[in-house]
Amino acid sequence: MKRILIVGAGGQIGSELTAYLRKIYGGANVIATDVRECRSLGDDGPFAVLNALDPHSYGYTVNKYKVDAIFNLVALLSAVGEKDPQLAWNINMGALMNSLDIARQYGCALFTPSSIGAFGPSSPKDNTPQDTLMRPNTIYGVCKVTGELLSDYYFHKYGVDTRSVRFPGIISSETLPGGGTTDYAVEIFYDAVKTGRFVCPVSPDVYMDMMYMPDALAACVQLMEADPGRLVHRNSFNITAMSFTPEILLAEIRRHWPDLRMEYMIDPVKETIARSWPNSLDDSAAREEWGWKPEWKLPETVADMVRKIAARREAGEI
Ligand code: AKB
Repeated sequence: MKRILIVGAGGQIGSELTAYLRKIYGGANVIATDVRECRSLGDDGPFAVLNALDPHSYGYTVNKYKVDAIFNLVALLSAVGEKDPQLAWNINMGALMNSLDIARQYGCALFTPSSIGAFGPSSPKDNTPQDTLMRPNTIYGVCKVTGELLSDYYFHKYGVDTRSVRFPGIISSETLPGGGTTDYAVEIFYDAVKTGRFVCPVSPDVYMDMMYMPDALAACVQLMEADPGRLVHRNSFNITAMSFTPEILLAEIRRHWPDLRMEYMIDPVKETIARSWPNSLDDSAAREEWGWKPEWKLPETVADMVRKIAARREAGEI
């Protein structure tokens, strides 16, 4: 990768991926775009307002900056997608189809994240294999499975260098996620520092895979820079770093903030989605094919989050 375009850069992953890629590839070589103005993304490199659903502006931007790799991060997440499935389909698939066609037209590599949401209630629950039954029952999952298939199709039919990982819930201290089922694992830190109390929307015993942002960012670059000759899979690789329940997370946070109180007010949509997803993924294909190896487990992740969120509160940022 030499000149990289990020679409949907204003979101949870995009805002940190932009800074991470600019450190590696140089500020001028990473063009951040989002459907909304995001001033901070223009501080150390180019930023443009871009609606990924508009193929003309999308193609114009790729051509203007002579882009050779695209990160398509446009997505309506799982829980919010259930409120308006047609909108979720239009946004998630519209951005993907434009990304695939533009990558084909301009000879770009393309990264589009998939998710643990690509699995469904009939997928094996524990140590969910790389290649297995995938019958998700959310519109988000339907988009993710379709996206995986289309991305592989564009690779085989047109030679587009498409690559992807199935992200678990991403924990991060900079930008809040929005509309996801795993969001509770980030929101708890903000509420803990602000009010000392958190109302959890999923049951105490629901396991889901999670990952700290530094591992997620490293995965993006490692996969996109991986030797294509070693890739048996492409769209998409299981990756994970840890798996926990709300109770396990609470116990770990209480090691730092012992007074944190948690109550449960189950959100039926999030609960149903969470229970339909794997408890834990088998990520051995990613380890074998491109050297995936996460560095952050739960105790280190929580200690770092507590430190950073407390510092942001102290600085009056949150
Ligand atoms: C969500 O909860 O929808 C996302 C995801 C796991 O893809 N964080």
